[in-house]
Amino acid sequence: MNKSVSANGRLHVNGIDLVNERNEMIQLTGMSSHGLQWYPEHTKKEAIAFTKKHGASLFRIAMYTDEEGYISHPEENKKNLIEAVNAAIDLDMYVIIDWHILADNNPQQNKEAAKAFFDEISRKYAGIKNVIYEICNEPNGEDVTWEKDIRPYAVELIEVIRKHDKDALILVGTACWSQFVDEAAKHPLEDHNYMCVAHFYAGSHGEELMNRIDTARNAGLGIFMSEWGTTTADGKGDTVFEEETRKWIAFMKERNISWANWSFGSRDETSAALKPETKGGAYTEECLTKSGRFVFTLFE
Ligand code: IDC
Repeated sequence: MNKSVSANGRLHVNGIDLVNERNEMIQLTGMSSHGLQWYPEHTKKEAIAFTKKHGASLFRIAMYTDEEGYISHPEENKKNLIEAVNAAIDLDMYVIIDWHILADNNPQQNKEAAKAFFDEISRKYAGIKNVIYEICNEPNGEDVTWEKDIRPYAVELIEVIRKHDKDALILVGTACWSQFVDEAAKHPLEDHNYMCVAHFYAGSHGEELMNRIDTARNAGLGIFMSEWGTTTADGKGDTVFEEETRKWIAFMKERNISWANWSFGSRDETSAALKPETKGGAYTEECLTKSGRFVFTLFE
């Protein structure tokens, strides 16, 4: 199936399924960038084109908020983000604008900045069919819950985006580093075009998370795997968990769950798809790590 934007148009959620403009099911697969503040070179047009050449239909731009990201350097990050989004649009690919909370564990913490950012960016890209909004990467911490923190945040953020764009797909992270999707399914949002986010790392997460995902889906909640890794959840270690990854890939394929792999970055860590010495610009197969070579065979 041709998974370009020109062939499929605006995506929407039909029940729990992601479908194209003809109501046909579509599964997007692709890469997530590493932190935009650290590796903007791997979000340029040549970078995204390299993933497309190997079959990716989706690119996720992980714009960290904390850790020297958007909150402390808004202009630089916004400029790099816009350049990457425009490149993905030129390449006829779907692109996720990811508000990458992590150390800033509660989405409420930078809510006002998030509202201002998504107000500006969804006005800029109103009606552009490539663009998908992910409003909080991974809420985490024992005291951060769907009911008390994430859901109220999502209600406000969705209202901001919907002022400019009635139909864009919106992705909402869930508690415990985007694992407690079953909790979210108990009190869904009222919006007509959103999915909740689940994330797995093949060396750390298995059946328990799969069961949570199935529980959520059985309750009527659509799921999008906007980030996953071949390693343990720290992104490091020295093992690429191929067999466990294949189980997850089959699980997602059976359920038509879209995905993006962490990461199209060159940090010296096992989850990175690019070797540490990789510079932006001229990408070849030689640039890929063990994980990168493996993941690049998995695009559907
Ligand atoms: C990791 C990066 C690592 C960085 C760390 C903190 O790979 O280089 O030092 O973040 O910024 C996630 C997060 C993602 C993590 C990744 C691996 O969304 O930002 O990246 N991970 O730990 N959730 C589960 C795992």
